[in-house]
Amino acid sequence: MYRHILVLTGAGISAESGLKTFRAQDGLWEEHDIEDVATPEGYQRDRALVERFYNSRWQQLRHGDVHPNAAHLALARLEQAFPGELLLVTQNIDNLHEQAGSKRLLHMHGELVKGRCPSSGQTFLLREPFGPDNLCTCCIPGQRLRPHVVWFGEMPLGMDKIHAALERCDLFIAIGTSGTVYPAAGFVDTANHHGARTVEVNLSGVEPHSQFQCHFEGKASVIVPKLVE
Ligand code: BJW
Repeated sequence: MYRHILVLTGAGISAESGLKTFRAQDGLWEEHDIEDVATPEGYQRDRALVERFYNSRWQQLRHGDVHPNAAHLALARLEQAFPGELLLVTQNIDNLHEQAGSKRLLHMHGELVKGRCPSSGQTFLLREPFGPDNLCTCCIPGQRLRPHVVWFGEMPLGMDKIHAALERCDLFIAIGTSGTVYPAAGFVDTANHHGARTVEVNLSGVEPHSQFQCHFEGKASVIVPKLVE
């Protein structure tokens, strides 16, 4: 019955895989100052601190016991089975959707396993954590790659494609995101405006001013497989 689906995921979908969310009581922003590790200014002030922050998350993803959970796997199955158009937009920089098999995927806040040349913007797959050996090979010799992630004040990736999909979609599903960071937090308004059914899956109850038409409260790993089947 639906022809165009847009799924937006946030840190909550990876929580049950063992990755910390940002705004929980034991979340990443409790341990780290946003200004220090998630802004271009913080990176300019103390590159080593920012590199340590992303390297520890990179190491956990590569060498920790971190695997896609039932929610990631269900979304990959949906993509395979759905005859219409589906776009999975993730705010997450982990690669658990790819590991689960999702292909029509857009990382709007960048990817942990990649580095970016600060001059040309060219992207490189990282074979090892950030350090003096992660140099760009595209323009200025010896220039260090920066994390591929999108920090506060920077433009998220793929916005044209996302807006086109938001305008077309007849079903918008947001999973495991607090809806506090823009522009992703505004997607539900756009989808509503264009007549889509808007559905949210979150561990916590419905927010007082929620724009979603439908709210499923509970763990993503339990609810998403049920929604998909
Ligand atoms: C579960 C669960 C389970 C748990 N099952 N659920 C004033 C007004 C409006 C906007 C702004 C403003 N001032 C500044 C802005 C813009 C700013 C912004 O939005 N700030 C707000 C904080 C106010 N945004 C930006 O700067 C963005 N760029 C931009 O706007 O560009 C335009 C522009 C550019 C230049 C000039 C002018 C305009 C960029 C945002 C970049 C965000 N980057 C980060 C960090 C980098 C990546 C990384 O290190 O990983 O991205 S911040 C961090 O938050 C990360 C996340 O992707 C993002 C969203 O977090 P998410 O995923 O929602 O996680 P949580 O922890 O918040 O929530 C988890 C949820 O899961 C909870 O609800 C739980 O209940 C739930 N949950 N377990 C289901 N098992």
